[in-house]
Amino acid sequence: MTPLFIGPSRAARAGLVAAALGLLQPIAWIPAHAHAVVTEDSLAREPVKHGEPAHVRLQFNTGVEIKLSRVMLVSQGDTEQAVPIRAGNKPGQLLVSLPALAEGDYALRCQVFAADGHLTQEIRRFHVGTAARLK
Ligand SMILES: [Cu+2]
Repeated sequence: MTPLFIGPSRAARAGLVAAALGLLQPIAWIPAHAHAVVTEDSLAREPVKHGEPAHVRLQFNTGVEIKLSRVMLVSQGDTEQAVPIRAGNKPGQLLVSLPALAEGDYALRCQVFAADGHLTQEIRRFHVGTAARLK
């Protein structure tokens, strides 16, 4: 008789479906849009040199409300200071002005308001080296 064969098979399929739903559930919570996420920054290609003011370009995947966004410069010892930001010349681009910095490790803590009204926070770490080390 077939039910004996189909029974366990159905149970297995039900189990697989349940497992699949369990796996898919968290994915369903990811919003359809991505808010403001940094897609590119100038830190890798243009390292910040010590002892001179610099600009860092942050490119976002979407439009950014500059007036509602802010960027904090995090120095060693978790000291934070707000740094000036302004719109870049491309859509979604943000220019961060950095003061002259001593050699060391820093981070930019970006609290950014996307054009869709969602706030996201992103940390970009960077190192300021000496001219000799940058070559
Ligand atoms: Cu959003």
